[in-house]
This record gives sequence, C-alpha cells and structure tokens, in this order.
Amino acid sequence: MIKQGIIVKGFGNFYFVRTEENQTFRCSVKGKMRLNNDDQHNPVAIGDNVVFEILENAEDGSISEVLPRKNKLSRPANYYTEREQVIVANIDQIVVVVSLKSPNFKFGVLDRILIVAEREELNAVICLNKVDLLSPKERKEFERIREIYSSIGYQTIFTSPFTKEGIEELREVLKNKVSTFTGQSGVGKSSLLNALQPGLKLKTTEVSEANEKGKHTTVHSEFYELNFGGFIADTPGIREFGLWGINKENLGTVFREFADFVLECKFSNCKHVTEPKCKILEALEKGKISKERYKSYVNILESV
Ligand SMILES: Nc1nc2c(ncn2[C@@H]2O[C@H](COP(=O)(O)OP(=O)(O)OP(=O)(O)O)[C@@H](O)[C@H]2O)c(=O)[nH]1
Ligand SMILES: [Mg+2]
Ligand SMILES: [Zn+2]
Repeated sequence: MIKQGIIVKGFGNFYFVRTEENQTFRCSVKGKMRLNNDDQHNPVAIGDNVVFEILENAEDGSISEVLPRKNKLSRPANYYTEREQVIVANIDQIVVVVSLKSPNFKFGVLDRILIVAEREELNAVICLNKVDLLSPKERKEFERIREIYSSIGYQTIFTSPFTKEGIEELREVLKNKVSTFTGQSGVGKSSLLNALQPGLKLKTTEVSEANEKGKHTTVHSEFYELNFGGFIADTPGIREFGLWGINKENLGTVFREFADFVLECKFSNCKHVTEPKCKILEALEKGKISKERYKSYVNILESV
C-alpha cells in the first residue's frame, strides 16, 4: 500500500514517518533515490513530506519520493566536502539558542545562523539561555547583546530551564507552529525542551570545564509534538548552517539592518569595506549599525 507522511525522526539509516492517521512507520530509503542524489549526503531529512510503500510486515516502509520542500536548513556534510546535509525541512521558524558563557557567546555563530534564516525567509527567535549563571555584570553584558538583536527586529527571550525564566514566553512563540531549535552544542536546546514539556526527559550533558565546549549529546534530529500545540525539532549542536547561495555580492542584503542602506551606496557592487560614499560605513559611523554586526559581516565576507 502507498502512503504519504512526514519524517519525524531520523536514526541511522532509518526514518520514522508519521501519517495523517497518526501511525508511525519505520522506513528506509529506496536505493534508487540514494543514487539519484549525488550532491546530497542524505536524500531526506526530518520535516520532509514523503511517499512510501508499506512493506509486508505492515510495520516497515520504503520511501520512494520526497515532495517539494518549502524551505530547508543544511550544513556541509563534513569538513572536506561541499555536499549538503539537510538537517530539517518545511518549518515555520527557527529558535536559535545562545549562552553568554559555558559555552561562550560568539557573534559569528549567531550571525551565520541568522543569515540562513533571512535567506530562507524564516522567522528567527533568539533564546539567550543560561541567564541563571550570570553575575549582575554578566547579565548587563547579555542585555547589551540582546539589545543589538532586538533593535533590528528579532524577538529575543532571556531563558533558563532551571529557574523557568522565559519558558512561558517561549511556549507562546512555539504554540501551533512547526519550529526547530538550533545552536552550538551545550547551549541548552534539549534542556529547554525538557522545561517546555516536562516528561520528555531528553538526554543532556554538562559542558566541559576544560574547553567550554558541549559534548554533542543530541545525536539525531527529531520532532516532538508539544502538548500546548505545535511541533519542535531538537537537533544536534551545530556552529553554522551552510551558506549556499550567499556570495560577496548579496551578503549585505541578508544582514537585515543593512538592507535599507545597501541600495543607496554610490557603487552598485559596493562591498561596504573601503568604498567611498558607502551608506553602510556611514551608518556604522553614526551608530545605526552595530560594530559587532559589522565585524561579523567583514569576517563572513572574507569566507564566502
Ligand atoms: N545553569 C544552567 N545550565 C543549563 C541551562 N540550560 C542548560 N544547562 C546545562 O547545560 C548543559 C548542556 O545542556 P544540553 O541541553 O545538553 O545542551 P544542548 O544544546 O542540547 O547540547 P547538544 O545536544 O550537545 O547540542 C547541561 O549540563 C544542562 O544542564 C541553564 O539555563 N542554566
Ligand atoms: Mg541536545
Ligand atoms: Zn556600501
């Protein structure tokens, strides 16, 4: 029998597909589909709408087709290739989780994720997590970072799964939407999900004291149904999505607060670094663009 459903979980070579009738089948991907997908590490990802055939045992299935995606988040499959590994498809919004310390905050990591959200025209919400760890002085520093992003229109929430700060606000954001958590390993994605929905009991691990790095506790991506409405994917920690489609020419347009200025630069191919009559440099001078975001822009410009 041929059925259609959504991939809710990927595990090894298997994908768990949920149908409209709320039945879940463990599916593999037809060999032919793998062969036809040379440039992609995996032909399917969680969130994908797929067509599959139920096998004789009535529990397993075989995926034969992926329906067109409305959007996708991917990363290079590994350090050596440009092959794309899709992490999640067909979502309504991204929740980027960051922390000030343990692991330390990095503008570049957040900004690279936001670039991809802009490219995919996805709403991005920023969770500034682990606020319970902060001294008053550190909290001020986190507030300054928060202001940089809220002033350019991103919804920002201070959160802590321990003190429950921000958890109710986060529930409102997620309600009746399909979302995904993303961010570095150890920032607290799985912990936040455990706080949002007590009973889930997702695995979490302490961040290493020695190198301030997370331990990649979450190793597969999975969608969870929220009991207050909606779905959210927990995904393994990443530093960045792939910046496919972003080049030196269009980078300025995916920094959302740059958009108003870039059209006014004297040169239409302005890179906003040394050119005369550059509106971005002018805006930076006047404090209309933050130094931190501009610095990210320059760093990323060198890398694309
Ligand atoms: N103090 C404090 N610790 C937190 C908070 N959120 C998470 N943690 C701790 O940070 C560590 C890492 O949390 P995880 O939820 O495993 O992080 P993750 O983002 O899911 O990490 P990966 O699965 O590796 O990507 C755990 O020891 C958590 O208990 C918080 O708000 N405050
Ligand atoms: Mg996790
Ligand atoms: Zn310019």
